[in-house]
Amino acid sequence: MVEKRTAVYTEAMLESMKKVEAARAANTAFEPRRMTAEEKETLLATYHPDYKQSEFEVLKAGVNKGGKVPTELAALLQGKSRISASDVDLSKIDYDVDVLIIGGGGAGASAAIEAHENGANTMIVTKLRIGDANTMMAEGGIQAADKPNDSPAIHYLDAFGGGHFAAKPELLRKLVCDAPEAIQWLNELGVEFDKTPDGTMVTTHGGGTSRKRMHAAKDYSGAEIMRTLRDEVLNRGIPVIDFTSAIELILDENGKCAGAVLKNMETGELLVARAKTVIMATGGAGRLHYQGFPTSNHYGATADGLVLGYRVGAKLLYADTLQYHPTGAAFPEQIFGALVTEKVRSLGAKLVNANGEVFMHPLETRDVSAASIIRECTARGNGLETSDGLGLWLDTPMIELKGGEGTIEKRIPAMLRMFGKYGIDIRKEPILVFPTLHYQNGGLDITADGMTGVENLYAAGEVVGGIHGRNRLMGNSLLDIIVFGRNAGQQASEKAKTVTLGALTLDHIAKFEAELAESGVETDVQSPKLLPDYTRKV
Ligand code: MEZ
Repeated sequence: MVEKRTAVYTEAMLESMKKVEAARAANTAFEPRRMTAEEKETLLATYHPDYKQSEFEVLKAGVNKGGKVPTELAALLQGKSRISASDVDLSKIDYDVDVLIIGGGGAGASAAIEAHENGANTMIVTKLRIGDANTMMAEGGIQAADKPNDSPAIHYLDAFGGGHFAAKPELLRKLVCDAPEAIQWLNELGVEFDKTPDGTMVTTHGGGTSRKRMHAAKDYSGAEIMRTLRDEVLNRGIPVIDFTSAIELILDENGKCAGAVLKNMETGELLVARAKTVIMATGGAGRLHYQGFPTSNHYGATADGLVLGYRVGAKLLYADTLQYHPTGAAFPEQIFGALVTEKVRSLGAKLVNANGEVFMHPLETRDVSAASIIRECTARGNGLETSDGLGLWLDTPMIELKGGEGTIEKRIPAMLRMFGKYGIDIRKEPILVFPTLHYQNGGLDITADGMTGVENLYAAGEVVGGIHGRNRLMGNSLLDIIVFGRNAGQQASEKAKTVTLGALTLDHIAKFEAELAESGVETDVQSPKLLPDYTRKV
């Protein structure tokens, strides 16, 4: 599992590594204190990227006019459609369904299963393939309060506080109350959760949790969940139209959502999908690389659902808040920005600066941890230079000092393999980390039935804002895709039974363009973005 060393450390890294090794025994025993509320507030305001005002823009058009979003997102939200209404013949219907699901990740698949279960004619459309999604990339686990010392109420308090008391109470309540049942559902579908020999689920802490409620499948939790959901979708024969993106929503003459214009990603052919209800499940936005950060996200995470929804009038909530996962890989460069699961810290690894000092509690909430690492590397000068920026140590050998030999291979084999490819044995040496763009805290505003501000347009998964507030705890995203994916599938399929569609229109495109012009927005940007552009600019 550990190959020949190809990662080349600098002299400074090797010197610093010696300091980390020398301090390790003392560090393992040392329990750093948690920060006070005041310390956290000051830290976030000074070092968290969400507070860097120059990186945000005030929207001039649309339902969130006057609101602030990251500059890169503003360009897309206030971009031009990829089509004009005259490009599409809305009388020629290519797909006619009850429930159209846009996105083939965990939320989309969960929604499809429930809509199908409710007897709806359901279809998934995805610009890549089913499972090419952030769900697949999630590692550390999924939260649910299903142990005797825990309860949904305690789960609620942890998440509400961790999200700066900004979560929509009715959404968070649903998340935590439906969590135990969500785990059972996944278990029955065939997810191979980690269990003790008597069948009890193994649970661990995450940042900001007061109880051990992280259920996992080693550190392949998302891949295992997605594998199971994908099998279920395919076994049920639910149609999945892959390599086909949604590039514009369709409304009916009464302003209700009624389908989408699809584009075949290979041929460019435009297709019309008519639907009684639509579920937006397009995921996140890491591939927009806000503020130049690397990302742990999959290739298709380009905020498409926010753009499509916004253009038809769906409001966004907390679109100015992003999650930078504290521990992205900072070295070697081949895996720059890749996720180093929080579970590494749950199992006992501490964050250590270039001088070998433990400078913070390893399980502060993510926004606090990320800001603290940024401060340590920048203002305090206690980081190390890498070819891509800065980093400091996550002392992984502490895991086996604490949990015993074999813990790493048993509990986090993906991490062992990821670094092992470059000859770095995380059982014996620490790894370099720095925050990486991981999650979109904000997104489409929904009510507890999963509907956005546009009638018959539902949303589920990372495209939604408000479930977690302004910061999300580890493991509550895999949970939300299941709880709110299933909910959207149930609600949208039920609603579809009562919908009579009016004539289809794409009038909103011209209307939005007129609003842009009136607001003085001049743009050549076409949106949704669909795929990131990594071509070198010469
Ligand atoms: O919820 C997440 O983002 C998660 C489980 C990530 C991780 O650190 O593994």
